[in-house]
Amino acid sequence: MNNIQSLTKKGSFYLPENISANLGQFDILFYVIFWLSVILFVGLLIFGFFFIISGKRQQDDQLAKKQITHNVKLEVIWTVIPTLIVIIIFFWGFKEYLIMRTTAPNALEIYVSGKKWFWEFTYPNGKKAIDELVVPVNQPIKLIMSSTDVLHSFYLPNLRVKRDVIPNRYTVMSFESAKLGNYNIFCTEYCGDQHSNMKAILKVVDSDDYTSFLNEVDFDESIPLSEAGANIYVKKGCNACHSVDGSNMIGPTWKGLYNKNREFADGTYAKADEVYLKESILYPQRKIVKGYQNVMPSYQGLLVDKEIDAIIEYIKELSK
Ligand code: HEC
Ligand SMILES: [Cu+2]
Repeated sequence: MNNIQSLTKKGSFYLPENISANLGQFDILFYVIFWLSVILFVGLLIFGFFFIISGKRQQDDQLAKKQITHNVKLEVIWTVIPTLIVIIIFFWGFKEYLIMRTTAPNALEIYVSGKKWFWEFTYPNGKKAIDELVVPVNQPIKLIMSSTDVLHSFYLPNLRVKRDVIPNRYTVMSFESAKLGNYNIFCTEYCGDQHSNMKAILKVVDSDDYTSFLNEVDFDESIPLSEAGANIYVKKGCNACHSVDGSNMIGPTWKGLYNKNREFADGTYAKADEVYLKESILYPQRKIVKGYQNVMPSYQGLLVDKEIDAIIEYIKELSK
């Protein structure tokens, strides 16, 4: 079984590589069901064609005489064998399901929040990261997930786990990775315009790297503020909704934004100075720019003051 497992874990056209520490049999089960279905399908087709070709036209009364109504042996065979197969598949699948659904008591707990259209991760020490889930290798992980807007679904294809992320409710998912590396995270519940861009990266690292990740300060002091702002623009996912070249996306472009007069949905006006820009980032729902939807998530607690300063500097730079 272990040999088969190491063979199937490599992945194929049908499944990506399996890095799970405890769901190794998942893939064997998948291939068993898959090939059983292929064999049955092709087998039925062959039988079907055989009878079409070999069948002869016969008179109705001849046919009635030869009509077979019962064959006990045959009926027992085609009832018992498929039933056995289904029972085996059920118990095997249920066993894997229980492993998938059971969380180890020593699991590391990470909070996951789905927002249109990014993932936010909160670590035990309060550190937050966007679109980047960093976990130690060979350590059970428990994700406690919720959404701040619509239905999302958190999918780790290489770990064979997926679960809905629902507003006003927690769902839990656990996994353990046996392999280092970077892997895909997808949202698999259609959640609006940018659903297909709601991607994140799972980084499986060793425990030293995990500790330094937890303690690392995100802010790069060595580069100019506006450049740091440009990095944050990409890293924190502002680029999903804001362009910097004047083109219109889900939100207004940042090009030429600084000191521009803004008109809001409620008919009021303001100048896009530092105070306004900061307010727009922390409390986006307070002033809705005319012609746009109230869809920007609040970045309160997600960006420190320094990062907001850097974004403002970047917006100024784009307005020169
Ligand atoms: C889901 C899409 C979305 C994301 C992600 C997003 N925004 Fe927005 N943002 C909007 C929309 C829509 C508006 C206009 C409506 C409003 O005023 O709330 C807006 C407005 C703004 C404004 C005011 C712009 C103006 O023209 O007056 C600023 C500043 C801003 N966002 C900054 C940011 C920053 C910084 C980030 C990333 C940290 C970000 N946004 C991420 C959608 C988004
Ligand atoms: Cu989503």
